[in-house]
Amino acid sequence: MSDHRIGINLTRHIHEKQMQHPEATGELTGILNQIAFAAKIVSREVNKAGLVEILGLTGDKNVQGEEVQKLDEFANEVFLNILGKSGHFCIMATEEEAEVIPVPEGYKRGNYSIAIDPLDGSSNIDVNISIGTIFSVHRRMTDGEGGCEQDLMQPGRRTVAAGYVVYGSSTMLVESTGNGVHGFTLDPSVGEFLESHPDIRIPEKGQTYSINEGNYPYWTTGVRKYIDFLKEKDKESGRPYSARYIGSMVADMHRTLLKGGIFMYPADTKDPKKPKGKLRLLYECSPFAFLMEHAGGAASTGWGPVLDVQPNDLHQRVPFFAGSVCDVKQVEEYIQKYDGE
Ligand code: FDP
Repeated sequence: MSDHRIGINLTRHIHEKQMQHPEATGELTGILNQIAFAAKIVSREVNKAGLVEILGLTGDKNVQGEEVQKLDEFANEVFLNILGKSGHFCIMATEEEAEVIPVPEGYKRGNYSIAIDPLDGSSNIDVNISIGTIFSVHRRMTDGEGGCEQDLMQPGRRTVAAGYVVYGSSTMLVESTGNGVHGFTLDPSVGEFLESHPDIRIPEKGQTYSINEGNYPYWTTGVRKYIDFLKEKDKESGRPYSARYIGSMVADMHRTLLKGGIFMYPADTKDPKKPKGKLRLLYECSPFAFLMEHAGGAASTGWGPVLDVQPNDLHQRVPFFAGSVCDVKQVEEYIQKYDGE
């Protein structure tokens, strides 16, 4: 990064981007600032997660005799509280709750809807592995005072802002409002997200694949053949690929975005209740698809862009293949050749 960019925080960065678009109202700046604020609070608690034995296990009473809240519930409350009272949203939905969440009584309703996964990868909390928050914002579709489900059920193609926060060895926020994908690292000493990864571009082709390979016997023929292909020896095409799977989507996608390659969660027959794989369209796949495409990558269901899927259920799941353009194209070819739709 050049010297003159040092010390640029998230607010200043968004403000600069906004100046390039005189028609902008500044509302997206407000939204991202509120998300960053909530993320700092969650980050502080995530950093203390290893101290549960000392401070009290979740569900227990801590040394002060207070209930220790589960981290995913805590993150959900923090985001809903801050965003719900921000005046920017008309309706919200989180991965944690079955129904849409209205703006609390007495607070202004705004022009946007937000879908959020407050703490993704939460099964990794106990083992000190990176976890994250994922969000996507749409402009509201309906009139009337409060928003409704329809304001959330929009294809990813209509996203106005999306991003994630990874709580890792450092905390990073990565966002896009459609003008490139930009990363900021939290400097805990000043409490600010500082621009650290401006204009992220994913390589056109990678050499890494990321998938829960224990599900191999449950995949379709096309996916199995594609994974077999990645493991063949072929120097020219960089095969065999390296395997990397953390099992925390934000961390796996963050690595894929920065280094290239492909992340996959295909449909499988392991659980008949989840025939389309595990990942949720609104809270996980759609925001990451938006980021991938704006970073020069791709995201597909195997049959077409994830961004074109019209949601029909708040908690709908879709097969997900995302990363470098060439790699995503190749897996699509395998699926379309060997698997009937
Ligand atoms: P988790 O269950 O720990 O919350 O969708 C949630 C998720 O994690 C993703 O973050 C992760 O990529 C995926 O599930 C891991 O699923 P598998 O254990 O089936 O590989």
